[in-house]
Order: sequence, then C-alpha cells, then structure tokens
Amino acid sequence: MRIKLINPNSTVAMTASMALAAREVASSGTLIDAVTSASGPVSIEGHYDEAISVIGLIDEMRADPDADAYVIACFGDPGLLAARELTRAPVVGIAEAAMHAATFLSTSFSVVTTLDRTRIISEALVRNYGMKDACRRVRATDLPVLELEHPGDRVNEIILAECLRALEEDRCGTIVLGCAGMAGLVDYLSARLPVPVIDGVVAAVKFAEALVGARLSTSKHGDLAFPLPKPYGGAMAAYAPSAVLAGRRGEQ
Ligand code: 2AL
Repeated sequence: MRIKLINPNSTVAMTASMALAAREVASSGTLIDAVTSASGPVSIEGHYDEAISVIGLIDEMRADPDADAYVIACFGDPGLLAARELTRAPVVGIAEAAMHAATFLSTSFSVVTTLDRTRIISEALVRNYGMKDACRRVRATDLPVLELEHPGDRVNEIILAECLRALEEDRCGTIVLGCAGMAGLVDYLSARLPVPVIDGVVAAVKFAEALVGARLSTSKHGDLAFPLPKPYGGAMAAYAPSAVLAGRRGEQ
C-alpha cells in the first residue's frame, strides 16, 4: 500500500525527519510517500497558520488522488475533516492517532507541545476527540516549532524536563509528543522515561496501515460525503468541489 504523508508546513527538513520515523515502523509492503506543502507557513503555530496551511494540504491531495491513505503530519490536525470529505481513502491526523494510541496503552496521558498558543489548540482537539477524561494536561515548552529542527542538548533537555514534570505532577501513564517535529526525539525520551512515549507520525502511519489492511474507508454518508458541487468565487475558483480528487477513490 502507499501512504501519502503530508507535512502541511513548508519546511522540507521537517518532512525528512518525519519520513524517517514513518519508514522505520512501516510494514515492508508499505510505501511512505512523504511530501512537503508547496505553499503556506514554514511552521504551524496558531489558528491563522492552520487555516492557511489547509490549502497546501488540499493541493497535495489533489495532486495525488490515488493514495491508499493520507496522514496529516501536523499536531493541530489542520483540515482533517475537510480532507476526509475529499476522498474515500482513510485520512488520519497525527494528534488524533497519538491520543487514541495513548488510550490503548494507559488510562491517562499528557501532551508535551511547543509554544503556549499551540497548547490551546491541542486542548481544543482533546475536547473534540472526546479525550477530556484521558488527557491529564497539555503542557507547553515554549519552544518554537523550527527550533526542533536544530536538536541538541538544550532542546532535548527542555522537552525531557517537561515530560518528567508531567509524570510527577500529572501522574500520567503515557506521554504524547505534541508536534510532528518531535518525531526524532522518541528514542532519546524513551530511554530516559519509564512510560511509553507516543509520536503521532508513527501512530498515524500504523493506524492508516490497519484501516487499509482491514479494507475500511471513509464513510460517505452524512457530513463526510463529498463536498456539494458548486462554483467558488475569486481566487478560490479552482477549489470548486466538482474538480477535487476525481481519482480512483474520489469518484463523485
Ligand atoms: C505543529 C506541527 O506538528 N507542525 C507544525 O508546523 N506545527 N504543531 C505544534 N503543536 O507545534
């Protein structure tokens, strides 16, 4: 099977580290097709960044309508439900995948993320995904996303210290890493923490494989049905639904 791993920010180096993490866990018959959004913000750290990033995400899906599954590799899961409307293939967000994996492994988790403003976005996802009981706390480290591109003692130690505080103060059973840019930190953290450390890229790839393997696809009944065909105005005319994802799985 072929999984399209889409980094909705436009930083190529971040895609490379995610692709490495994804390929390490992918089954031998799975091709990880990792792409970087050609447009949009270099990092996604707020509501505006998220909203604008969705266009680049949709461009990547439109360019490749025949993937067996799509992974949205940003912890805000930007455009997740819109992306699901566009295709029958499973679309998995890394935040929802990581949180669900955490609930299979423990009764409680804490999220360790980047800037404080992204903490608020993650808290909204916790509520949306029905994870309020399981999520003890979302913790910000105040590290900008792009600082994760220069891993070193300082970055590693800041994230480790926050994970240790989570274990001590939140009494959580697992740690969820709250940024796709943290994919390369799992080994470092796992070697130093007595609990499972969950990277959403890895979790999403394995869930995507499971859904495809089980021959399950996105429901086209109800709100995830293909978008209603209609003209779009101005600069968005090219995004009118009739033309979107008319591929093998996206037939309308
Ligand atoms: C993210 C992420 O995963 N990628 C990005 O650009 N921003 N999310 C986050 N909470 O920092």
